Amino acid sequence: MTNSIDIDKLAERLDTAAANAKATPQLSKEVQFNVDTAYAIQFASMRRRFERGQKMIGLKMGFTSKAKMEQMGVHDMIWGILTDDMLIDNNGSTSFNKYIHPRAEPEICFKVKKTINKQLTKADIPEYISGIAAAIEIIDSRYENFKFSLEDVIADNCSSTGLVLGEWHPIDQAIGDLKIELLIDDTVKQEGSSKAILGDPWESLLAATRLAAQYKWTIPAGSYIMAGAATGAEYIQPGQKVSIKVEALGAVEFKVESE
Ligand code: OOG
Ligand code: MG
Repeated sequence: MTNSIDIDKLAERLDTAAANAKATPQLSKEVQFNVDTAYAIQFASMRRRFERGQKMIGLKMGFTSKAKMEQMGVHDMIWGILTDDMLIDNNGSTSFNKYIHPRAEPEICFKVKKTINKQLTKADIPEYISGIAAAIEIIDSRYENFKFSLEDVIADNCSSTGLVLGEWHPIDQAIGDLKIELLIDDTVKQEGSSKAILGDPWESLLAATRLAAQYKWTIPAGSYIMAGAATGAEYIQPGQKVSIKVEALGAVEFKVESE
């Protein structure tokens, strides 16, 4: 264990692991670093992607439900960056080759209407948010065996790899307690309620704006904010159809191509 941290070198290692879909050992087994350094590594690795032309399209929250915290053994909320190359069309497909050991999880996504430059309260929501959609997130940890510490997963952009968005609904649609199912080849594998997300998915949106304010970030109009999974995630395999059904928000689906 050493305490000298080369942020750029660790960022490059994670970026290379993601770009080549090849797992890397956990950073925390080799160096000690705290949450602030983990976010610095995350940002340095995402900057490499921006330099290659990828565009930021929003933010994702993670570990906003007990189901996820227990599944992964991590107990603090985290956030990561979403980029345009992560988007998969609803009812479209993605190639298994792009991933190391991908998993899918059911989420709720918000769309930002007006640039957010402060911590929002519930009363601000109609001014800043234009829509709500059901969404599938694909997570693919760059670490071997999908194992990580809190700091590791933050540095790895919170395992962010893909997202599939359903139809947009107006924000007056109640989302506090919606039944959510994740299906693989039409068999239900995970089920739960949107309530599992911090008691109400809007709380996750408010938490994202609190973190953004704390780190002095603005969230541009048009951004997506993913609230975090309501249930555990499921490993996905080539040839599978992966779908979610969310009460009142509808279905979202994609196929995993073998190449
Ligand atoms: C980390 C990402 C967590 C969520 O929705 O809770 C996350 C992981 O589980 O690999 O995306
Ligand atoms: Mg997620």
